[in-house]
Amino acid sequence: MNVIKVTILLTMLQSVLGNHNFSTSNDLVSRKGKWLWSWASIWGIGIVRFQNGVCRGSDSLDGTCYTKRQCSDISGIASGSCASNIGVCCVRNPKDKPEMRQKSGIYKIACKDCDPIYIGQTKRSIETRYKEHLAHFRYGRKESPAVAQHLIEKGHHIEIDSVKLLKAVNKPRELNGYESIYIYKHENNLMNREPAILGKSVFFENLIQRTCGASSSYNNTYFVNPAFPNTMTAGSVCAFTIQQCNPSICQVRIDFLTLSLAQPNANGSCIYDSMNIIGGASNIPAICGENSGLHLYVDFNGNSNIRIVISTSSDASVTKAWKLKIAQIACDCPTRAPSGCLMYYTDLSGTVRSFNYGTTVSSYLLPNGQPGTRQLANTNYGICVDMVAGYCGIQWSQSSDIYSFTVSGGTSIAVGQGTIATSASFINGTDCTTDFIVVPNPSVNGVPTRTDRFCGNGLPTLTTYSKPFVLTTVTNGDDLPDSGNRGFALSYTQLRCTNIIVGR
Ligand SMILES: [Ca+2]
Ligand SMILES: [Ca+2]
Repeated sequence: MNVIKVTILLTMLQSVLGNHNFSTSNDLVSRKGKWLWSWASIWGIGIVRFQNGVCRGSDSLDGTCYTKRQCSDISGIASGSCASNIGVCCVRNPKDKPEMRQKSGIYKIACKDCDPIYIGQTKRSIETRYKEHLAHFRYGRKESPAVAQHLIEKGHHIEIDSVKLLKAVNKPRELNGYESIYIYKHENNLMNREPAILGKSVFFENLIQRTCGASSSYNNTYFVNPAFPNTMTAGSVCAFTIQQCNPSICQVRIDFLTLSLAQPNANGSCIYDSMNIIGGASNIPAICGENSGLHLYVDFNGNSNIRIVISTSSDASVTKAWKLKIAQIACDCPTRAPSGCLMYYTDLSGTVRSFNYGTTVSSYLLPNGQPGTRQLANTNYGICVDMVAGYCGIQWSQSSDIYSFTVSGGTSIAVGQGTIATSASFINGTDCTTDFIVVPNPSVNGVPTRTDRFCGNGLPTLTTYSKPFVLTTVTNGDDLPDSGNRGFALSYTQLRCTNIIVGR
């Protein structure tokens, strides 16, 4: 309601009497206000009234127009003036405690126009950090945090009462951990662009670590062996169930941070220890041996759960350990792996490995007395590389290890003859019938190979411009008459588009 006529005399009265409630809205006319009214009437001056309306503070925060005393009484912050300089723009939520905003720690900012919130951390006061967010917003800084980007892109807004301290944290080393926890708790309702901060903190990881018999519908859960980080030797069946976070989830990525199980037998079968992933939309081979650092993707089959079942033998001479990170991927997520890609890489260059590839020979012997294989039997899967913009081709080559392509035939024989990793051990085409890789339409030194199937104990450097970039690997059900195979570790390098005009 309305306003106000102000006199200099009344202003003087205010200063003398300590800003009593002489300037209020109707409902705030107190006994003191009436007392002032009386004196004001006696002195023949006008009365001051104004509405407690929304005002814009000097720091551009929205607030409420109060008297200075009122603002102080509610522990507000006077930020500029209002009501013809009689009131102050009080920029705090009366329910909030301003001292909370002076603390460092984890905070959330709620959008006034939509549901998502922002979770952040600061070593300074959250009020200072809040003002920085506003500055990012006002100046439209390109690299500004997600909250400013959200406001810019959506045209939404925030106010000081949008900010809440979630956890006071005085030790900077604890900030990441606590921030991860709160992101985790609100992960389905965030404007944060990079909830990938999850899992960066050991402190946080321990909170969402699960072991045998557990299930989880949370993103970024860790499935570990019961004694982890200690190894185990016991024979057991340990299962973990992955439930969709929500219906928008289509896929999981399982990172083998640690996956150390017994080697397959000499023929490549996981008869001692075995990891089986079931319930997804694709068949995943049984996995065993040493696979730390690898990963795989599995699509959900509708809303059915995906189960990871790790069976271990009781052979006490074999230690086992696993720590798997399970990330859930939304159907429209850019990082989702294409269908048919069990492994998926996105760098310009890198190394891909077949399961259980290693630098040592298998300790198991074939019936013919020759060393067995490290290759896993009965596999047929794609290893894909995301084609980077401006890159049109890909090159596949052996890594520095001379055993880095030993997929069929007698590896130890090739070593003895000095032909391993040389053209004498290159085999391709219809001669590859058991274990091999497929690279579509490649050339070697500019000459088309006229075949896409390769095996043996050596691989020429292959260049292909076929899209998408995929290498398929196939193994049959045993490994005789091969011996001493280790699988492959191949380097890949994406090739820039030059004179070739090829669409993605
Ligand atoms: Ca083989
Ligand atoms: Ca085989």
